[in-house]
Amino acid sequence: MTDFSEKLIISRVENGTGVLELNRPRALNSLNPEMIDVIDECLRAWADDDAVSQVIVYSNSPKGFCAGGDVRYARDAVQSGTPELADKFFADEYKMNGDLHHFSKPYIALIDGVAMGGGLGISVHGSHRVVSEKAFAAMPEMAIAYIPDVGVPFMLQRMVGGKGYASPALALFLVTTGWRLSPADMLWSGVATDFVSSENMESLRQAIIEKGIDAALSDYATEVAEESELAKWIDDIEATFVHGSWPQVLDAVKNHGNESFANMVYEHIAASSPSALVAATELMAVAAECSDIREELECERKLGEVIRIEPDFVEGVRAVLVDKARDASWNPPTVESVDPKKYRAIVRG
Ligand code: QUE
Repeated sequence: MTDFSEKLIISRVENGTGVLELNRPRALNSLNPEMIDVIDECLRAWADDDAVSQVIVYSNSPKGFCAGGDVRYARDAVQSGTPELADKFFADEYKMNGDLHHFSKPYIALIDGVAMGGGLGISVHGSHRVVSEKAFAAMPEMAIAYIPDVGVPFMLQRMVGGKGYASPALALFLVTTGWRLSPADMLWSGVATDFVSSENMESLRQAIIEKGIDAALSDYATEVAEESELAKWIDDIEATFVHGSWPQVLDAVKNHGNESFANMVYEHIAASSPSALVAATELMAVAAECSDIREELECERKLGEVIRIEPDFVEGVRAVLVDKARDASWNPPTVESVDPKKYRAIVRG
């Protein structure tokens, strides 16, 4: 029996607007293979359809926008001895991220709650990311021993936002610490482009469909009330997250002379996989040099295939998402015992 309401993404065209409605509330809209297929097919159809002038994506659940990729599915695949199922899933997701990056029409994400990992992958590549006071964003992969992905390593290093310049150091800080960006942080860093209060999000959506994004934003967009906490650390971040390898970054943080900054960083990385931190640093260095996002997504794909079959990935997803105990035991246990050359050869090979 197929019930229309059980589709995990409800897609439609409404007054010339392609609409993607995320409808998997029980998994916080985390993206599984079926959902990637729907997004991919819609983007493909709408790109060449003159009757579609713009696309919006939003969640129909007050619980949040999108928690990421379905990493439980990936863990199950690896544990059942069929990692190739996870390989196909991530390859398809990353291809969709690249297509979205090159999508030529306005693409508007309405973010009225959590957006992590894959949730940023279906928003940061578009032209508009509208956030409310309920929004927050993070790249939390270090806690599950995965890599920052979905093209975010490429995008974060190039975003200008309210701060007025691109900061590769900030990008490395965000993906290694998993810093939870507030709406103000998102606007300041460039992750978000506009602010609309949560109570006006539905009106905004209707206005976008009725009269287009620019007119809708001029009706509803306001300034965010809070200041960016992230902005207060930028000088410390720029002075330390600039080195070639993760142990060098940690040394710089230790020797920088700001104890409260160092303690903040240590707290944020306390539950992180050493292998993931080293691999992420190698990936970010390459991502800075890539000229097209598809090149960077290919590095993610190759690195992801390797890191998902290392023991930390199954253990990390267990600790964070299955048992929710955050009690992972990592192997190798320290960043000094991780060999960066292995990951460097993959992303540079
Ligand atoms: C890292 C991740 C994810 C994560 C937590 C991390 C991720 C993801 C989820 C998630 C959260 C809530 C759910 C769910 C999945 O959490 O990708 O199904 O209900 O999807 O530390 O990468």
